[in-house]
Amino acid sequence: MRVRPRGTGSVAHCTMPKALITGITGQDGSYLAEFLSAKGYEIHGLKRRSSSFNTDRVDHLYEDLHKSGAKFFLHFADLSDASSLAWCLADIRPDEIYNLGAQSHVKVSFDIPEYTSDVVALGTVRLLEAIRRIGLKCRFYQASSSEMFGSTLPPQSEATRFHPRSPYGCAKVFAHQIAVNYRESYGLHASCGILFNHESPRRGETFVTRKISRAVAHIRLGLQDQLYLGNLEARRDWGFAGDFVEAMWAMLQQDQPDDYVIGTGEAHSVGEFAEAAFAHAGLDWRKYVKVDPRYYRPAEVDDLRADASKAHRVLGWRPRVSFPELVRMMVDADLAALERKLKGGMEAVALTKER
Ligand code: NAP
Ligand code: F7E
Repeated sequence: MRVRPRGTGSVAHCTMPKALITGITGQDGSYLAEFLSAKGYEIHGLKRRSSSFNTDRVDHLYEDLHKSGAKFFLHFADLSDASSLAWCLADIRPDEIYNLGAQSHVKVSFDIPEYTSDVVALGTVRLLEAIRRIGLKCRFYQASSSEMFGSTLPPQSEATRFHPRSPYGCAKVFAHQIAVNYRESYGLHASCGILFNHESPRRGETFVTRKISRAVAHIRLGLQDQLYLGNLEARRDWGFAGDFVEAMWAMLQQDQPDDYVIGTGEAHSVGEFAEAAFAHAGLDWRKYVKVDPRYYRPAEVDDLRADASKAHRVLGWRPRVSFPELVRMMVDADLAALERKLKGGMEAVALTKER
């Protein structure tokens, strides 16, 4: 990956650089925290209060803290609470901020559009305003999304027009534009990564790839008969989350802030993902997958495929994990996890809560 030495006006890193990650307990937050940790960063993550544990994905980093000294910290804060963000920023004074926190489920955003907009759109303004008013000299990463392209035809690049198709997509367009606006208005080093779908064994269980890989494991081990899905024709450019977080970091190491599309350049349908996942477990997907219109969305995004040539050229970023490798990785991880659970005598969880 191409990373230029930092020039004039950049953050001086005489000591260990400090990163603050919103959404650290999510899929990307956990991979980014691992990646920055290996680079020697001091990591601060914002977590929201929950009635049950919500730090599973980063617990291994937290344990390391006790062995190797204080380099990983979690703070209670919420993107809907401006004062909590301001206090955290003022206390921590990070060199780099990665804004990954979001209500990130597109279908759920139709059910709770106001909350989604509050966290995704206004949450970003709250963070940017805290940076500005505190006078923090830091670099800022905004987690923009291919959902902003919505109905525009592939391949989508930085020059493609936005036409979002969900409250989530609309909120992400606002967050993207306001980050660009703070860059242009106040000279903030703010970069937006327009990331296409990226998955992993840590993907939330209600996104379609993980819903499929979990179902394959349950069916393979005789705990489930069928899998109900929505639109099998939708096409997505699916990459591996572990590869994508490296691009986030690379953006903040550039002298000039900018926006980049990040994706693999290859698209597959939901049906193709299911076919590959079932086949990897020796199963014929047509016997198990049924369509349930309950999972259709009021408006669909039909076809996303990234033109990430700018990221290749400027950042030197390229994905490493291919589509078949990603499918195998997710199915193998869910099979192994379920086998461990069964061996441990724990009851297998029925897949009744899928969106
Ligand atoms: P994720 O797994 O759903 O994680 C979202 C994170 O945001 C979690 O840590 C969640 O906390 C946190 N969060 C939710 N509401 C919050 C609030 N009110 N205040 C503070 N934190 C809150 O999402 P992801 O897949 O890692 O994605 C990371 C970011 O990239 C998100 O902004 C997403 O919209 C965006 N994005 C994702 C993709 C993708 O394909 N994965 C593609 C493009 C853009 P809990 O753990 O407590 O729920
Ligand atoms: O749906 C179809 C569904 O929920 C993918 C988020 O990370 O990526 C993600 O958003 C496709 C859609 O992801 C089911 O209709 C069929 O066409 O896995 P998904 P998403 O909506 O693309 C973008 C880039 C983000 O930014 C988001 O944060 O699959 N689909 N049947 C289904 N989807 C789900 N969830 N469940 C089904 O049963």
